[in-house]
Formats: sequence, structure tokens, C-alpha cells
Amino acid sequence: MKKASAVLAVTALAALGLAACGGGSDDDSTTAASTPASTAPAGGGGGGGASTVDIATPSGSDLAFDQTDVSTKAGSVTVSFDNKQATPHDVVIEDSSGQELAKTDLISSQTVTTTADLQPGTYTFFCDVPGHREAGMEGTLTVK
Ligand SMILES: [Cu+2]
Repeated sequence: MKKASAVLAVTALAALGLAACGGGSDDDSTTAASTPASTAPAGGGGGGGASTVDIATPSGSDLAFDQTDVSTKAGSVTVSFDNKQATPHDVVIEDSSGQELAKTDLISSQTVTTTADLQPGTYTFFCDVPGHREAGMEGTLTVK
């Protein structure tokens, strides 16, 4: 009995020692790996940029978007629309002259995306279900 316990104790200590060593080298590699992952200055790479804008509705039934002011960078812009409500909504992107540039499907309780090629400027996004934009389902999309 006593001997078995001693063996166990030694084994446990050895395991601890190994774990400590392993942990140390893991920490080193983690640090090294995370350094290049830090955000590099984007843009300036010339037009190839793609970005995503998230727009969602609050759960419940308010005729509103969670966001009223979103911004992104010029290029291929994907709008990801998460409608948490059972009420169907969509998202339309319109430029300052009122021209429709992109529109998501009309959905309820799901997420859809649509993509538009956007130049720098100020755009409007809204839900085009009758009455919803007027009720407040509208916001500004700024493209830089
Ligand atoms: Cu709507």
C-alpha cells in the first residue's frame, strides 16, 4: 500500500514536471505565432479589398435595425443581414441619388448576404417592406 502510494506520488511529480516544461515551450510558440497575426495596415493594396458589414434586427418585433450607422471600406462589400424576428425584413442599399445597388432576400428568423461594389461615399440602407422604412428601419452606410 505505502509503496504504491509513493510510486504514484513520484509519477505525479514527474508528470507535473513534464507539464511545466511543455507549458513553457507552448507559451513561447503561442507568443511567436500571435505576433504576426496582429492587424497589419490594410488598404493601399489597390481595389482588391473585400469587407463585410453586419446588420441585424433586435429580437422581438420592433421595426428597427440594431445599427443605424455603419461604415466600411470601398470595394466589394458584403452585407450580412441577420433578421432575428419572425417578421419578414430585408436590407436594400441605395446611393445618395436613390438608386438601388443591392438588396437581400426577404427573410425571417435567418441570415442572408448580398454583395455590392461600392465606391467611397455615403449610402442609405433600409427595409423596403411597406411602412418599415418609415417606422425607422433605416440607417447610413459610410464607405471610405
Ligand atoms: Cu422590415
